[in-house]
Amino acid sequence: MSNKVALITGITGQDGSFLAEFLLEKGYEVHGIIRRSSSFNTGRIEHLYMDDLIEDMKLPRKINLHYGDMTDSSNLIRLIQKIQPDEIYNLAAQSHVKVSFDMPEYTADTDGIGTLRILEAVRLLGMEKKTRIYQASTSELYGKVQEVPQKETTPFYPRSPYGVAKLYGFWITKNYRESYDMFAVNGILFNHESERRGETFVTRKITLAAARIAQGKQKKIYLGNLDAKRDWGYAKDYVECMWLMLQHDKPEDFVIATGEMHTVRKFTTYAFREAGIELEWQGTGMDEKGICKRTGKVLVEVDPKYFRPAEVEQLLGDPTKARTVLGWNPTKTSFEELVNIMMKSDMALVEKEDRIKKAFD
Ligand code: NDP
Ligand code: GDR
Repeated sequence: MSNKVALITGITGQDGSFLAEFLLEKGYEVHGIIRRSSSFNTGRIEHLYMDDLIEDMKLPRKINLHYGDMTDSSNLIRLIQKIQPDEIYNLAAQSHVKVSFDMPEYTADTDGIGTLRILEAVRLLGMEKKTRIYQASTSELYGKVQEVPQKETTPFYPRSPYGVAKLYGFWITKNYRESYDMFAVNGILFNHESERRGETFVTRKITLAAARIAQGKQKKIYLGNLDAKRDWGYAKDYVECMWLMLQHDKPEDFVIATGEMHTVRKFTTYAFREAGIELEWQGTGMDEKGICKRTGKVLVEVDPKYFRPAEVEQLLGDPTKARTVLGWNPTKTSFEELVNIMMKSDMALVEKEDRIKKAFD
């Protein structure tokens, strides 16, 4: 059992919640930063601080939560001083690529300068030798791809305000490592999904809709670019790699990916199949439709409102370095298993939603 102290920014997000569970199981004292919000934003981590649930899960500890924000330097400095973390996982970000076109300045502040604020806090407090820092970098750095598959040495070409903000985060992390001899590393993670994925990212939007359509609670789903290709892994497998990077004997950057790529169309076909619906595709481009083979009903339509001003058409990662240096297994959960996990969870969730609604009728 570890007696290390970890601080997770973005603990209420998909990755933060899986990472918190992972570290608690290892015996870490886990601290997380949450934002003040007018409605609850702790749904993914409630089970990690409620005493009765902690007992059920047999976790040695519970998480400690602190209010804060990536845009508030003094708050970050105070928290890091108080918590004295051995490891900081900087996962907080405005993480939606399409939204970053609507909120470019906020995205730059949170995702780019926010990273600098963490690094500076550690430096100002003289904790460079004590605290190891993990930076959540992204395959969006590759954007308009210069090489397939993408590896640690592939040149970057971001295609969104989000990608550009994360580019700053990547380089400032590397710069502080080289300038101040800090253990600060970038995980260049390709898309990873789960039953906890935010509902506006394409995979979760599809699995929720497929579950609702299969249960007669939604008529159809509107999507954007069906030809976009992504290297989709399972978030639970990826957080282990974040931890492995901080346990490594030297600070290095790693690509984390499965090495397999699929289209949005294929993900949709598989998800609907899991829900008992066989789709066939007709038409092309904006007129393409996903039709139920059995009933002939149109269940999937393209809506240009989901297109992006600049699109990342395809991403495929090469996880060789993570496999050989860290001993990480990139294909622990296959693409088919990932779709299955998400569909199972959303079928149950949609069923439960209905029961809750009925109870209030
Ligand atoms: P989520 O969007 O699920 O979670 C983002 C987290 O950041 C939430 O806890 C959110 O809080 C918090 N946050 C947002 N803005 C601020 C702010 N200004 N101050 C403090 N906290 C803030 O993202 P994921 O868990 O999917 O991703 C984790 C990280 O990894 C992100 O940095 C993302 O950009 C990066 N990444 C993700 C990939 C993926 O496929 N999932 C791939 C590559 C990189 P709240 O709950 O209050 O909104
Ligand atoms: P991405 O994820 O932009 O890769 O960023 P997202 O799931 O939003 O999009 C993936 C691809 O699907 C296409 N697409 C749609 N996307 C959304 N959200 N909604 C739709 O209706 C839709 N239809 C088609 C998109 O155009 C895109 O090509 C995620 C985030 O988690 C980032 O934080 C992270 O850095 C990267 O993955 C790696």
